[in-house]
Amino acid sequence: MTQLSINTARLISEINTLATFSDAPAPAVTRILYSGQDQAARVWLRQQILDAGLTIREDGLGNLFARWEGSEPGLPAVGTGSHIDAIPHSGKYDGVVGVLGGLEAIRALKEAGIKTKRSLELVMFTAEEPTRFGIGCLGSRAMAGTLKPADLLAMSDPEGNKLDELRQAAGFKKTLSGVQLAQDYYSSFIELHIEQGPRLERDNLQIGIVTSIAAPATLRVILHGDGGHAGATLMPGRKDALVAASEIVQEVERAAHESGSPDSVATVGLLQVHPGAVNSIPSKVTMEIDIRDTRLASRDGMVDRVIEKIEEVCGRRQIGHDVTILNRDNPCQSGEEIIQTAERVTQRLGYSYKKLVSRAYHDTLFMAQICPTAMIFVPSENGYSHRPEEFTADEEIAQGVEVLALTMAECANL
Ligand code: HGY
Ligand code: MN
Ligand code: MN
Repeated sequence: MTQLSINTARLISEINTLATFSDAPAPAVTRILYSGQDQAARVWLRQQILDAGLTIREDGLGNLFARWEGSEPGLPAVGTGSHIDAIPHSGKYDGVVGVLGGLEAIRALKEAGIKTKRSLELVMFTAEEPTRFGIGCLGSRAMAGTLKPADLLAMSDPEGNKLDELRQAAGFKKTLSGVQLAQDYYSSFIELHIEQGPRLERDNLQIGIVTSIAAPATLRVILHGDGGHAGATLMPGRKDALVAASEIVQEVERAAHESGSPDSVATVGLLQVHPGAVNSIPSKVTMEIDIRDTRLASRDGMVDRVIEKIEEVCGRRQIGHDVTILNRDNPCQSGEEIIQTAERVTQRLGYSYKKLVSRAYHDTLFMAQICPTAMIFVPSENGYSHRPEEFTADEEIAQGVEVLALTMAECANL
């Protein structure tokens, strides 16, 4: 088998450099879509890609495509990639390992003199994280056509800034109708990512081959109470939006524990109280609820149960409520042929591995709507992710890059 040389030192240096483009002090990373740090990171990344001899194009949302042409450039390419946006106070590996690792995979193939039939294309997806516009995988949803230009034009961030204005101010002025990719744009897509969970480390394994990605749903709930003076408003008849919310938060947790599925997870990760004064009864609460399972029926059962609870609590407490389902996605299955290719490559390299489900969602969830996909996982220390302690060892990342590179090369010669 072809011997690849992964330049681990170069890759880790790039991961560490990218981590410096952050609105949070190290070791935390915060890098929100279209922020100054995001734009500075993009400038830096573009230069790394150009130095590697790839050609770049960017679409109207800021999805970046870096291509190394194959010997038959007219064929659908093999894609890889991930994201560089980072939720507040998170780590430096989530998404980044798939972007810089994907770049390193292509460089390693180039430097080994391997020319594939199909072109290889690295994608840096715009806004995999839901932080700014409330929905994750903004770029890949639009590329897959599940988000239409009209949906994008209607989007604003919590401060009321319109996505359309922000994207153009960041330099992305192409028409949004050009973002959607044709069904045969890629022949396959493979994403390298940290596991963001404990299984590989617990089982002392080097590689994870993802067979499916769990189905995420996100609800935004706004509760409207009466508010009033905390001292002068007696308890009878109060319509306290936060106490109502607290009943709902408890039900979210119960719904996941009692769903009957071990893969059910449910979290209230965002809760804002208005007016937010100690001596004022909460008159409005905004909460966002993240509900997931690998099984659609379990996931939807939890969503329905939480919505029923919201209606019951708000009826009993005479609280107004608005429920918006921000996304309610299907799970995706990896392409069997790519799984087998990745497994063959991993075995030939002699790395320990297991097949597993991804409980986190990824851009691959939406790329699966336009081509066969798979993911390669590398271990997360203590299973930590979305926190500054996120860590994967240098050689573990390099091993993932090697598996990715050789899997892509095989797929690109089909
Ligand atoms: O939330 C997720 O699963 C992903 O990390 N954005
Ligand atoms: Mn993430
Ligand atoms: Mn990610």
